Amino acid sequence: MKLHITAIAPLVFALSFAGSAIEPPMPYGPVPTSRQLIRQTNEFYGFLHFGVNTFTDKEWGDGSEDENIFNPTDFNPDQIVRAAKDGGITGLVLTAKHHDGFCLWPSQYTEHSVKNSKWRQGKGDVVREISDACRRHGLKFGVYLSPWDRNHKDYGRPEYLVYFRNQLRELLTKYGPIAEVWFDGANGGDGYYGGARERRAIDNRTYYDWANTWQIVRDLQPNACMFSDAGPDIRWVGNERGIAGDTCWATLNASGFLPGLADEKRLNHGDHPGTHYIPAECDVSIRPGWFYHAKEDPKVKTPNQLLDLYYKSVGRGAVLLLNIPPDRRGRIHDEDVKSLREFRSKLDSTFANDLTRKAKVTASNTRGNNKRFAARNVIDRHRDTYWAPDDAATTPELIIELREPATFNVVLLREYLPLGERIEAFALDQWQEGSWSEFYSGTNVGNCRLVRCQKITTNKVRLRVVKGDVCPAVSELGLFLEKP
Ligand code: FUL
Ligand code: CA
Repeated sequence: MKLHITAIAPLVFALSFAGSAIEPPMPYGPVPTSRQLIRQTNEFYGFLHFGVNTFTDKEWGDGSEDENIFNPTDFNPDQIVRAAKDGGITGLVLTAKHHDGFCLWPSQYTEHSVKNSKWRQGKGDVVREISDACRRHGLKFGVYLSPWDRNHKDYGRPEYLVYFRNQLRELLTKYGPIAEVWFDGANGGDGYYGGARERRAIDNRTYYDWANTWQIVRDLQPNACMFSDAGPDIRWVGNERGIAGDTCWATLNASGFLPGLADEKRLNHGDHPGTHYIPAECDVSIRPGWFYHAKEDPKVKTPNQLLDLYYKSVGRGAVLLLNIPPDRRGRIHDEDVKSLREFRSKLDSTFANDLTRKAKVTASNTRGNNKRFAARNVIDRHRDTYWAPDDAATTPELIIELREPATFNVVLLREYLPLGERIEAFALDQWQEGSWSEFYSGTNVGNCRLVRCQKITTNKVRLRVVKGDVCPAVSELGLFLEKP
């Protein structure tokens, strides 16, 4: 049957009206790329500092080390990856080459590598074995490639950049998918430099021609996140203690920032709304040093110290990169394995029981009164469903009503990141004896905000968004009890 135009007009009008009423909010400010979203969903990676320093007991080798020094007695990539996985780590970044220039893979561009060590008669390849083990156990794999090279004779000259890029290409083409590429900010100084043993300074702004170096990574591994002081995908958090600012935006006014040349305070807090989306990564070691030293065995961070780090990194919207350095056997030491495992079981026992399950959730406003944006989306444990109010409601509230009073001391909040970081400030209230009383106020939420508070027993909790240029989009709210 042929419909007359005047007959379908009201229908078209009604449909388009309904359609526009349920449009999601427009994204606000800079938003994450898909590779950044993947990294932020995998909040906890591990770092493996392993190399000649493991055997010389140093933190920085000067580049003159004999290749034979590298000789792990019982290298076991599965033990390393399993230890990480048991701790809840979902990706590992390996120091393929640290400042000393020694390569953990048999690079065709230098003699200073595993191929000239006694280990496995020069046939070994640590990058291969760790990356394979990561794949076997379902972990992502990344590489640290130090721009500064205290071994290479050409460091400081244009020829070195050709070498550095060739190495980057090797790592990006021979070892499967690379999730993260780590560019360190330490640059230039004294070193062996092919026997010259002198001091070499470089101009950080120009020497590495970062725009074109980064492009190599984009071309060869488009899904890899690049880390440096300045991003472009993940930024340094501004300290090596693993602690994000209490306010830590994923966004930053990043123009003028270059690897090795950024403002540490700004990196720690970010800027809002910011010109670029570059979430912070908190790199920190489970031990005082980055490389394994037997004398530090008694100084491995305790499970409670690791928990504290987790709340101050992941719980402030950053991602965590915890270093667990393999020892001279080429395994993760028992102390580290134990502490990491206990940390994980404490964390899991806290987050296993979300007290908001079966709660009733109501909001002061729901976008277009549409189910897709309903308040209860915050308790369904999916990051990709969210509560959003109408555009005009920039300071709405949401109430969680539990079936019966419960006790909690941790609150989890997440924003729906594809729409940007929208909440500028929020407060949390508890219902006590017939009225609301505030127990926490904070700034950004972003990927994850974990509020650790005194024990609260109540049947109602209220989230108030108190500041934002636009309406919020909240994907999760959870209440948990952390036991001592
Ligand atoms: C620093 C380096 O100098 C340390 O040795 C370590 O690799 C750390 C992660 O980054 O800048
Ligand atoms: Ca959700």
